[in-house]
Amino acid sequence: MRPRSIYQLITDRFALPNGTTSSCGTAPSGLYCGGTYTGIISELDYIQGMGFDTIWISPVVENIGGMTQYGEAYHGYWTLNPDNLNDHFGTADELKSLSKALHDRGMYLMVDIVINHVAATSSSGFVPNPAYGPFSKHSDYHSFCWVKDYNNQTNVEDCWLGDSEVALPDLNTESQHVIDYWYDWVPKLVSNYSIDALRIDTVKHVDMAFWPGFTQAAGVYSVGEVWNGDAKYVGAYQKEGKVNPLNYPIYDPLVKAFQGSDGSMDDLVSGIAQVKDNFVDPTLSGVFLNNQDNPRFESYTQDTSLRKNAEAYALIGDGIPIVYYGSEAGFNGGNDPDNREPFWPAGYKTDTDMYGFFKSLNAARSAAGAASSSFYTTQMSVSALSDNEILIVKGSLVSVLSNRGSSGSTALVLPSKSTSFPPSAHVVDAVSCDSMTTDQDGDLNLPITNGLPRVLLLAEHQGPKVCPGG
Ligand code: ABC
Ligand code: CA
Repeated sequence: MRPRSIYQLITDRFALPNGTTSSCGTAPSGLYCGGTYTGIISELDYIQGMGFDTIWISPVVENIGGMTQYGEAYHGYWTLNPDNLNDHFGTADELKSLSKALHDRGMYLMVDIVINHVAATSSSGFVPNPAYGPFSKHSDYHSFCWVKDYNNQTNVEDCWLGDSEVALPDLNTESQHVIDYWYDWVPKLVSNYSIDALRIDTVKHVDMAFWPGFTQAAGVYSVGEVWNGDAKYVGAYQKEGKVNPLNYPIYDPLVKAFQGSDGSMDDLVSGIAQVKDNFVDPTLSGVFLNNQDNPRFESYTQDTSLRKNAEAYALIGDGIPIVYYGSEAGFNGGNDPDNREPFWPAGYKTDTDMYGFFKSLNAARSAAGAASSSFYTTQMSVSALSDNEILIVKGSLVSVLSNRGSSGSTALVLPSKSTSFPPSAHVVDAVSCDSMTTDQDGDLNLPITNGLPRVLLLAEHQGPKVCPGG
């Protein structure tokens, strides 16, 4: 899985099936907007053309129907019956067709799954019923209480997420019935739809003992959401639970480092060090800047160079990159639901600057992987070059990220002892396609221009796809 590069989309928001229109307009909404599996199939060229070879789609199971204070279950996280599919997104055959269409082009399907809870519009008065399929008895649930104290693990695991508008009744994942059901369900889901990888929701809300057996039963790569900034806390789920984490510990330092030129590179460097110290294997984590739960980074700054530096991070270092749909199209929605824009008004344009940017970075990463078989498993080394620049060296990929912004420029020297570049070597920058040459010691004079990131490779490693004439 390590060489893969993931494009996260919201099924309801990414692509309409041919010949249909949406009632959603451009404004983010709490209603189903009409995106489907069939719609996604028709835009796979668009995704693959940017260099992504895996898509992460929304949860596929049946959700609660009707209207709530927060709208409808268009995002797929409000499970009703996990034995059925959410028919807003298409039929079982259409999901299989999506899987096949992906596999026919060498791409992977990653499906989001929710194990911790179901959903209901009642809370303390919730009465399980046959609509909940396998979970229709009181004994399938933890008794009602709200998750209130994130420092109290028992509260986090045994109480309910949500609120009185939409409650998320918490499954009793210590009960043998619930355990047996999920351990049996997951390999069936994986094989029915030929799923290649899973994204697991709310991992920290389920007892640790549940996870190793579950991920083993799943039998495919899984990456889980343990939303916490503490690398030690998150790392435990990889170690004991055998769930590879989404790299939440790096999320805050990353956003802060590139929000403006006063962001701290030292905090980012130390955040990365903590991940190295506490994850069993950071190269198996999922690295992201944006997702469906946080305001898009692009809502914090208009500066296109800051945006590029922040977006580049996931693609140049340890871990499997995850890019959230719309990052390439300048989307800048804030909090949920504003960060879940319908994509179709943007028009699947392949000639934009950001589309080309992701394409170049995916190509550079693949080229580095092709140059050395140990690229993906070799951990990066990281240092602050200045108050505004960080150097990230991962095998033959040498990157400098900057938070000077579009009006900032500087001149740096990258010493050969950090980059391992040989003397008088031709080096190419995947972002600008500038080429440069190291000096007789292998050191590189590197201008930072308009605050843009630099993603460097030896010219001999760049392969055909990184820059024209490469
Ligand atoms: C709905 C409405 C929203 C409304 C909300 C109350 O209800 O849409 O407008 O504000 C789904 C839907 C949501 C929906 C929710 C609830 O269900 O997508 O639209 O919101 O009905 C996962 C998914 C997420 C999904 C669910 C539920 C879970 O990714 O999309 O939401 O299946 C907690 C959970 C986390 C969960 C998240 C939404 O809530 O742990 O699994 N995400 C702290 C806590 C986190 C907490 C987070 C947000 O706040 O530690 O546990 O996440 O509440 C950092 C710290 C962090 C801290 C952050 C805020 O600050 O390091 O620890 O996180 O500095
Ligand atoms: Ca729970």
